[in-house]
Amino acid sequence: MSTSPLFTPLQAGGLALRSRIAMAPLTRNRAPGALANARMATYYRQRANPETGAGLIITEATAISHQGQGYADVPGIWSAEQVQAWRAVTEAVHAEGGRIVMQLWHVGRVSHTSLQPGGGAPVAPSAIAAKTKTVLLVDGQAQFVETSMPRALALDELPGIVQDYRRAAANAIAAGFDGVEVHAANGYLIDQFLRRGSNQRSDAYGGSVENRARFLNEVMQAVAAEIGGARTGIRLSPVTPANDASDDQPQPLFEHVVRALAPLGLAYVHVIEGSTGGPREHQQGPTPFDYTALRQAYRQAGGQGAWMVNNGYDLPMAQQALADGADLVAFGRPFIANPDLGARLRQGGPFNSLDRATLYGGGDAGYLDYPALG
Ligand code: 8OZ
Repeated sequence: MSTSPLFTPLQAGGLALRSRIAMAPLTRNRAPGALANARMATYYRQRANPETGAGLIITEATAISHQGQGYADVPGIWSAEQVQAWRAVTEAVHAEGGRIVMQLWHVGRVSHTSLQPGGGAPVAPSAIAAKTKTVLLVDGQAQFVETSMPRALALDELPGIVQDYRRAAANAIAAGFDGVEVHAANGYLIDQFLRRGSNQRSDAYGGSVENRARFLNEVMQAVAAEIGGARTGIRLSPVTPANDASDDQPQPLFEHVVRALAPLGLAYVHVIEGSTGGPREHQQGPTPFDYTALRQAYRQAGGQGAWMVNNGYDLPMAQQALADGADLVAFGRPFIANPDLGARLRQGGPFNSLDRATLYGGGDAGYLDYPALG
């Protein structure tokens, strides 16, 4: 049995966690009607025991509004019915002694007209299509389809979207969540504002680093004002090319972002290192991204939130990351295939392997039937 710091408690802002192991947010497309359901409650419950599972569960990305939807059968948190549906999940996790935060999501341009209110165009900082695909369900089968051409958001639409984030955070707390994580990664709406490749605005939300970070800052201030910074986290992915995200100067951009977050008293900052779900090396541009400098920029600005790292971690890498100053390690795909990943890490394995065919959409297979250790 390992006595690694990975298995020691952590107070992350207002989140009292029994281990440093987080379950990363994982889209599974099993929420028809944008409603959480009993199958999902079972799935999260299987992973919720803080001794055998995760010290902190982050839900799959959850749409803050109908406009924020970009994929078939992903859940939402904008209506009273959705709040009620999520209660089964938070109660199941809490019954195991676990902690769970909801990831708040607006996809921006990564959507399809068939998923948008009135069949309209998806919205984005600028009318630039993302060269990426989204998941639609056709006869119950996941199909990857090109995203639709977006329209640029008008300046006077932005306060309403900030308000949607605020309402979603309040709804998450009403549904029993311990907090929220704002999804500012992977080329979705907030990340589209941050990065030059998707933001060519000439108003106060485009151009300089300060301007491109303005939307993120407004969202974070609204959410923290609504539920408290100590119950709020954020996910960033400084160099991921996911969903056609690109920027030629990620280091100064993201150092600015974390410095601006420091005064909010966040529970944690969650950083995807490298390409989401892919290589950890920086694939764009000549210089490697310096994640240590990013953390130091946050700390030097007074940021005290826990520092959560993610992307392709195994046990030795996780232990090294904690030794190097990280506070939490988020595991994604390993948690799909191993409901008791915590127990398996503690004893050094073995680990079930992942079935990719059942990742997006479907029923219990590849969702509830991965075995725990006997
Ligand atoms: C995989 C498939 C669909 C969505 C992300 C929310 O990348 C996602 C996502 C991942 O953050």
